Amino acid sequence: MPKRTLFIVIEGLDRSGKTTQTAILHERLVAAGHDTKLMKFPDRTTAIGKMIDSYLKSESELDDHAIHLLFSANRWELASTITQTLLHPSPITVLCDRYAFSGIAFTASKPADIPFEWCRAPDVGLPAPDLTIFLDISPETAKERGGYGEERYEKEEMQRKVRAVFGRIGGEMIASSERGDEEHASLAQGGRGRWVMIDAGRECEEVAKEIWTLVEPLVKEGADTPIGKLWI
Ligand code: FDM
Repeated sequence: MPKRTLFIVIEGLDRSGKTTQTAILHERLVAAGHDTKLMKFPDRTTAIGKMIDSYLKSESELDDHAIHLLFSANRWELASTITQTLLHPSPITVLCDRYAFSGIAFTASKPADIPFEWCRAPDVGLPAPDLTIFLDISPETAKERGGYGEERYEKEEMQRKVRAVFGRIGGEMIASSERGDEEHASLAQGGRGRWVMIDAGRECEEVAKEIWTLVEPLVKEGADTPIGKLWI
């Protein structure tokens, strides 16, 4: 199989500098000659995205299950764009700010106690990232950075729970990619890409440097496996 470009996701807690780090990585990839498509979930520009935007701004109310399915539908409506970009004849890397992992982490953290497996189900089969970088920050450091914003989930208690669910997701991703590594030495195995946690409580440039040290050799190498499917 000819080499293809990588699908990289950046996940992170609020105040982890996720958006800034995604922008820096994007810039560095382009400067290094890797044509890169930047995506973001939720993508608030689509019809579904507009419903999500209004919910997040508390301008509308929706059942917790219904909004969860909308977040997932928002990814599915762009799934073919991800795949087509990765398979484009001229190589284009896909860099994405949040993905299905946020979907699980946020819904499973709500008071409604929606089961983890239920949260994961609608995203099963989506294009799997080759690499997910999780930017971790303690609630204490997040507070020092000026507290949370205005949107619905930007509350300390919620963020603590979200961090715990991300911990569980990361643990499972690492365990499954280690199992895959026994059979294949390459980056993406059986749709289970690598999960790397980075301490984002440090200076911006230090974090950016660690991300670049991780990403640069991987994008140079590319992947020689088919695009994986999440959790299959
Ligand atoms: N969020 C994001 C979810 O609850 N589910 C999802 O599937 C995704 C992708 O939406 F609080 C939450 C996470 C965050 C909010 O994210 C909007 P941004 O990155 O602040 O736009």
